[in-house]
Amino acid sequence: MERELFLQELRKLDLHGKDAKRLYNEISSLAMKYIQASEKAKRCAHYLSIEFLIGRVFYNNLLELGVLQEVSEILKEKGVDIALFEEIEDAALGNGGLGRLAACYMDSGAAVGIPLYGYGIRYKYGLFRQKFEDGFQKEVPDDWQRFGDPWSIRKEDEKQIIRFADMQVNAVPYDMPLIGKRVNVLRLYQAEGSENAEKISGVLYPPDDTEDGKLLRIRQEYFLSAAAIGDIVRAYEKRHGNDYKYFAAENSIQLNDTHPVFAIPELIRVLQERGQTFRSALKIAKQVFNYTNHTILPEALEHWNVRLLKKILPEIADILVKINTSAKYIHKKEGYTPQECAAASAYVHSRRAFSMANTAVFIANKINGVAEIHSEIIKRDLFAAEYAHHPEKFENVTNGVAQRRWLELANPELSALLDEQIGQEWRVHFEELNKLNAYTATEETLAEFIQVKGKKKEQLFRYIEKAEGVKIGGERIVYAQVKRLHEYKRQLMTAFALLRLYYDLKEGKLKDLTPSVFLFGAKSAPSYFRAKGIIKYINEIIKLINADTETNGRLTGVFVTEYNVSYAEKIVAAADVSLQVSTAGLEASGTGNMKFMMNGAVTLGTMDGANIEIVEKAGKENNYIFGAHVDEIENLRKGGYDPNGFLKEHLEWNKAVKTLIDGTFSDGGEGYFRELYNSLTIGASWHKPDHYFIFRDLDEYYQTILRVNAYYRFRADFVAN
Ligand code: 26V
Repeated sequence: MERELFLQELRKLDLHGKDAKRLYNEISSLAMKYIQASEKAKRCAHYLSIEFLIGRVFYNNLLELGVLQEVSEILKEKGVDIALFEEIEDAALGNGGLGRLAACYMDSGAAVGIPLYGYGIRYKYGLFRQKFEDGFQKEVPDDWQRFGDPWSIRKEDEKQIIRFADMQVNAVPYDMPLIGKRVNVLRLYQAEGSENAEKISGVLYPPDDTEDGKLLRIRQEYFLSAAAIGDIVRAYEKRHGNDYKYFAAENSIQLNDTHPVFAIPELIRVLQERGQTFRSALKIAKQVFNYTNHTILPEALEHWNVRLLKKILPEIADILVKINTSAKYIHKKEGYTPQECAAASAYVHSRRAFSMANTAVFIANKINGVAEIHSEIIKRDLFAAEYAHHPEKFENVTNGVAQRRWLELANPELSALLDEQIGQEWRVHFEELNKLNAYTATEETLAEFIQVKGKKKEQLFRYIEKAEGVKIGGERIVYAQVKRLHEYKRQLMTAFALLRLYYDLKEGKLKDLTPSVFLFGAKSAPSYFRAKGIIKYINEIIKLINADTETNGRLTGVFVTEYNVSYAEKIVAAADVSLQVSTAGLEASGTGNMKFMMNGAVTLGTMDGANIEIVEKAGKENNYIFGAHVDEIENLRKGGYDPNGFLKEHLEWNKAVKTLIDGTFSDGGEGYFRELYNSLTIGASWHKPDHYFIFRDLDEYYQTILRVNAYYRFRADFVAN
């Protein structure tokens, strides 16, 4: 980028009387003039994902362009605080870990100079914005484009037509640059052509409880898949015409979970259209695709009904049938037992549906889980049959996070300290942080780190006061649990622990509690009744605690509103204790755990997901690990788990848990709390009581919260960990 030219023009820009939105658009557009995508490499990787949780682009891009500091100074001279652009919303085209991981991969690909091209959907509305009304979550549409979208370029001349049996849709690409050693492109497609067409890129995860809803989901997935395949094939044909023998050597396609799995039959369809046989097209597909699994939760494993597919995508349905036949034939030939054949089948007879995961597993060249434990579990359970016959296809790729956003951008103060200690290389080679081991002993470094933490906390508390109206006074230890709301992540367990802390404090049982604050941040899926109940319950507990002047100087709770990437940047930088307390075996990896860790928080968590690897690297003695390991959970699942027995034996916990039904708190008569209580004590749907083993781990959790709290008093020692 011609940096100086950009800065010169910026200096000339007249800012008078312009509001944040206008300034944002003018400055961003000016920067875009100087950004040129790198030439497309011959060999490249493509990342297909239904979500890209990008967050705010403005600061990140200026940082990557190496001008953030200067822009800030120039604006200051002109009387504009660069923080003004915090008014501009995040691009939340994703809902959680999977989408943020996609964004981090894109960021890192550019940073280290790998030609990596992202393909996704340019939703008109991102993940809903969250409001609380009397402690209940309310969803508001996220019209993220109302501030404009100056960081994307519409590529009219590269649009494609996507065909369904009953409609045709234009897929118009919007290109977003990803800046680093290379400038890569994230290509998001917008659906156009008719009102129905536009619905396809309307919202992320439209409800799929009706047939129309399911059809819309299928349309979205095919739309993304077909647009990406069309684009990749077109770029290839520019070089090689209709000779596809180099296709696999030059292209790899990563399927981020199963949502883009239609790319497999689509590639086969396109190659057949160009004269290839099914066999040769299948062979190419088998070399090109790789598949990442992100969860073992059965409710998230996609199955698409064959009748629905035939209705709108008959050709794709036919190809899936052929893939299934081919899989069956090969499985038999390779000696899969009948049980293994059934378990690995792409078509699931009992459901009259295709298992998108099994289809991906059959075709994929490589299959990966997202942390060691998760990769082991999918080999042992979900994909055991395939693993028995093709162990070479399975790999572990533990998730990572982009340190440029989660350290450099989120925490410039800590970054400066790191630069001073170990130089600047950590931005590209994160292993450089190992050099810090030599410094942990120096008191001066630790004192500086404590100062940085203090500063980040002050900034966060000020922000929380402004945004949430909650004042957090004095020195505090900050515990944070921020992530999507789901029962397996066990925010409800934290709620019980928080309530117990309050009761014990009231009763004078906790004489030396270091003043604490518990931060929660989470959105619940709009139709997830229990998750919404948990949000309301936590808000009720927080209301009680914060109103008590006898204790609120020592214990405060905050459920931040509208938790998103930008909020996360503030929280991970400030927290002391990162709460990662999922039921062992259920959190595939987690990535928040890594973001907190790189900002110097200790992990208080279970042996699950990437926590295990974090603790391995950072030392078990330096973290706070509790709870049942996965083998114990699996044994309990087989029988012998008695949550009601626990409540009978532990009256102190009984008191806390009973607040769900004894009138201490109100859920406005909506039945949320009773439903939660029943799920713990009776069970509901096809789940046994306390399906996520909260009562197995609760008391240990509480003791561990107290242990970290006590140890925090020895600050130098605490942070040396
Ligand atoms: C499934 C569904 C099904 C119902 C509709 C909404 C919806 C949205 C997403 C999904 C798939 C969820 C998979 C997911 O996000 N997994 C997370 O992936 C992270 C990145 O690998 C990982 O760190 C988390 O542990 C894992 O839960």
